[in-house]
Amino acid sequence: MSLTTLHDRGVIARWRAHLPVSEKTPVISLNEGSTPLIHTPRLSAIVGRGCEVFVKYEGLNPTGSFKDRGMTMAISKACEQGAKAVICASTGNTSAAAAAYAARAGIACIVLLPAGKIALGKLAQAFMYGSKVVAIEGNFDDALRLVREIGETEPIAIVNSINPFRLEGQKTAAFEIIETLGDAPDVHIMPVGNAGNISAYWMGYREFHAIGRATRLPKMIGYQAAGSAPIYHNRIVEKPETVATAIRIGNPASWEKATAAMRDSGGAVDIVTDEQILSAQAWLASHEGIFVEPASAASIAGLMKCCGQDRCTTCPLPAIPEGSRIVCTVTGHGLKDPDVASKQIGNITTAKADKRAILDLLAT
Ligand code: AN7
Repeated sequence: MSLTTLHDRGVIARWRAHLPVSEKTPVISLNEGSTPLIHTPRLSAIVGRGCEVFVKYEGLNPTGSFKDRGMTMAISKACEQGAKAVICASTGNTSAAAAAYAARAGIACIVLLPAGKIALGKLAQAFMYGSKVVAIEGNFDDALRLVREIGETEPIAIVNSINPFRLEGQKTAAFEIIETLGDAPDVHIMPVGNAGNISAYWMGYREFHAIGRATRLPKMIGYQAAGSAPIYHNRIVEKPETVATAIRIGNPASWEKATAAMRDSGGAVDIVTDEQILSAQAWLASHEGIFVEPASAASIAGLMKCCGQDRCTTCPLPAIPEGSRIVCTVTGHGLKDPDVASKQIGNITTAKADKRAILDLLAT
């Protein structure tokens, strides 16, 4: 066993031939990617008509979200280009990943976060991984604008998804899905915030289709939170609001790419309310054993909205053909946002440390 191959199971090692890296690129990896694609029988039953639903559980990446796929690329390329420091704006997950991979690379990391709007787990990560945290009196869109301005004059590499290496890394999730299923799914559903990930998946699906590794392309369906839905409304949202702080974004950087992905694939964009998001989050945990953060539950909420009994007329999935394969990406781990999750904690029943007392209690 050599020390270099020990850490050589990540996205770059696995998909090197399909990524813009060379022998000169130092690989900064935490063994990200290769996340499970989980078949979800109860979710499939809601959709019905012989459809099968799978969940790509990106919360099992090293920092707990899909951002690690893009960050291994962004930080490796930054190091190749000699960067000594990186910077990003974030709703929390990008900063957690940037901080971790910068720590691994031994370079500095600065993160600009919207003050008071970062889930507790993500904030803890930024500090634990040793980044310099600056809370901005503004929202994510303000923070990203400042990052762009700082990048123009300072010798600091930007690792937001305006950095094209990020999307290159993130597209590998589509490769993995094709590899696991043996082909692309019919429908792919995901949450949309800054709109980079849906653009990246579409790129990955098209690349594998072009080289014959997939015979079809999925319809790409994106869900935004109702209070933060610029793409759905086709206008910038000045004051985005949602319980799903990860996607509390009013002016997405990859707006046009994402619109093209949804249009060219025959897909659509739709919205889900905070109530639908929270109820899907709790449902997925209690019915499939998969605990995701609120933003990630937007894809599940969308599927339920479009296929459930109280289906609305505007849903983009009205006629999923019989026997379709549907993949939902759930982007981040449930433990990222303990505040939101803890609101689900009910009355805790206490009992004496005594078997009879417990059985009596369970009988009532
Ligand atoms: C869990 O971390 O934008 O549409 O700064 O953390 O590619 O932005 C996070 C986004 C979905 C949306 N789910 O993905 C950030 C950030 C989770 C997320 C999204 C994010 P994009």
